[in-house]
Amino acid sequence: MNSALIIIDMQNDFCTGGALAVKDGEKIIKCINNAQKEFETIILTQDWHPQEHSSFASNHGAEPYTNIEMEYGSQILWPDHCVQGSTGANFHRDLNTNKSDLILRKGSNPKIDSYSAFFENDKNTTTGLEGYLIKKDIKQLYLCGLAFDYCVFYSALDGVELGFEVFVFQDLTKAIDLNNSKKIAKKSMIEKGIKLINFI
Ligand code: VGL
Ligand code: ZN
Repeated sequence: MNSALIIIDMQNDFCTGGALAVKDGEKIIKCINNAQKEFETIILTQDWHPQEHSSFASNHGAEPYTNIEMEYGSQILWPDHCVQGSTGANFHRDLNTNKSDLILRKGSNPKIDSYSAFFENDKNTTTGLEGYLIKKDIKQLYLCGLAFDYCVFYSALDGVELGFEVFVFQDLTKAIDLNNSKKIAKKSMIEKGIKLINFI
């Protein structure tokens, strides 16, 4: 009753053949669809960038996966991905999107990246999700989707910080694992009291 399933960025570009493919990204979809049967409130997030987005290496004449300093801190430059309206930005065709109550798009501001479902990377600009959850009296969040060490990780951190009890279905996520980011994310989540559990 007081819990929500938040499915992060289950989009073509993060699956095999996509612009920022997470290894075996699509393999979790069947189980995510099963998990949806257990929840009354289901939220989908969708990474949704304009072509001129500042997180794209192509907009800096730089190589993907290098770092730059932005006004809000360090930012990894990614290959162009999840461009608004593109096939890559669509949800993977196997994902059941019929049961979702809310589809939250993030990353539309060209100047600020947005990993978390709650705040943009400046840690200040809100997506409105906190208010939505509070109005629905949601206390527990169950997170899954892509990628474990980026958008799932930052959403989980903001979730606990905002006072929600946060669970991550580890077996319903996959990691990008750039510079040990998977291990770092896992350690950090445990330290913050985020509960890493398995769905199966
Ligand atoms: C993501 C990198 C860039 C994610 C989104 O969904 O984890 N990662 N944009
Ligand atoms: Zn992105």
